[in-house]
Amino acid sequence: LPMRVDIISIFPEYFAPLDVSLIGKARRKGILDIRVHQLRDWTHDVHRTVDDTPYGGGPGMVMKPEPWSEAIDAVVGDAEAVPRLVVPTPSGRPFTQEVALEYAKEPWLLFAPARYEGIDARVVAEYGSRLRVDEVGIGDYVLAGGEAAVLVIVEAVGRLLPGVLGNAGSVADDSFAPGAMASLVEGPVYTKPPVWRGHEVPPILLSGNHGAIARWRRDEALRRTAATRPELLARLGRQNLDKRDLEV
Ligand code: 6GU
Repeated sequence: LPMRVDIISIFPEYFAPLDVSLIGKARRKGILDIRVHQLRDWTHDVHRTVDDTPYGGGPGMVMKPEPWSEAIDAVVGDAEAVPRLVVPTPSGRPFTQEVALEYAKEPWLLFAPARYEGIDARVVAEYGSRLRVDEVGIGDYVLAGGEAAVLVIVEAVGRLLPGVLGNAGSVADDSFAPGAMASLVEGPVYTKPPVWRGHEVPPILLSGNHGAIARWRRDEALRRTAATRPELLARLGRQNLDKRDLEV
């Protein structure tokens, strides 16, 4: 059975990239069943209004609860199963590789990306008692809306589904992957030609010594993590470091 993904948004056209490349192919192969819905289809006024002024005053507009609840109720239907509801917001729990791996086990995800200043908080309160609701953010910056975050999350989760990546091994070697790569970013990669504009490929990669290559790659990952993400290295537990790591 494919993983089902529903997305409710006032910009359904924003999700055209989900027809492309890895995710597009996963859809065509029947691994992912992605359905995009127009939130305004659940409004009842001629202007198809989805927003209103914030109680208490302040800048911007807030998304009204009624279109969201009607849309979510219609998508969820009266099926036996219920989706996990993902509400992208910069104030949410950080979306990490760990969360991506967790979502990849779910049979059904429903995304509710907001525009303006966000959705009336009573929507999360209401559905929190009916299904699992996650408010998640993708980084410490502010986007104009949750749509780009949904693209990011669907791509991170989609590539983890069985049959999506050509090489099954590549998921285990990912930056941030649990296990040996826990809290490390990946080091540099090379392909042919062996010398390009005077730059040589590190000779160890041409040595055929797979043990030495694995050790070199781990050293490079440690070096790069120290340079670009020192806070990740600091968090690396002793259990994630071997004796040779400490010499790097
Ligand atoms: Cl999920 N939404 C918006 N609007 N901004 C963000 C974000 C999400 N994550 C980081 N910034």
